[in-house]
Amino acid sequence: MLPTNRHLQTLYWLSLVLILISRYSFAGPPIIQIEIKDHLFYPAIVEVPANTKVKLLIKNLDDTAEEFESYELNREKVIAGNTKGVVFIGPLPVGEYPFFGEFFPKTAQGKVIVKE
Ligand SMILES: [Cu+2]
Repeated sequence: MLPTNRHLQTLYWLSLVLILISRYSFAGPPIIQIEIKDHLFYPAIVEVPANTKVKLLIKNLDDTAEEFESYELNREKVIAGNTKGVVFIGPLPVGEYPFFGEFFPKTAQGKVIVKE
């Protein structure tokens, strides 16, 4: 039930606002999920905001290991079969940053598109 007293009501809304602010400021970098299935990335194209640190959470649904690799992003991460891997990217300028699965480069291809 809402407090009826005016001062209490102000306090109530103020605390709500504070809770919301603290949630957003301590949320950490945005998380983007990518799945590896049958040696392909889903989604293969990932859009991220410019000048922002982003956490890529890569779930390998295959039984075989895969390596997330990107020369443009300067990242390399082996993800064992049926496990998850985390790769932080950014903050990056606007552009396109290809990545691939090094163990199956012919099939596992993707791209990070950084947009303003
Ligand atoms: Cu490699």
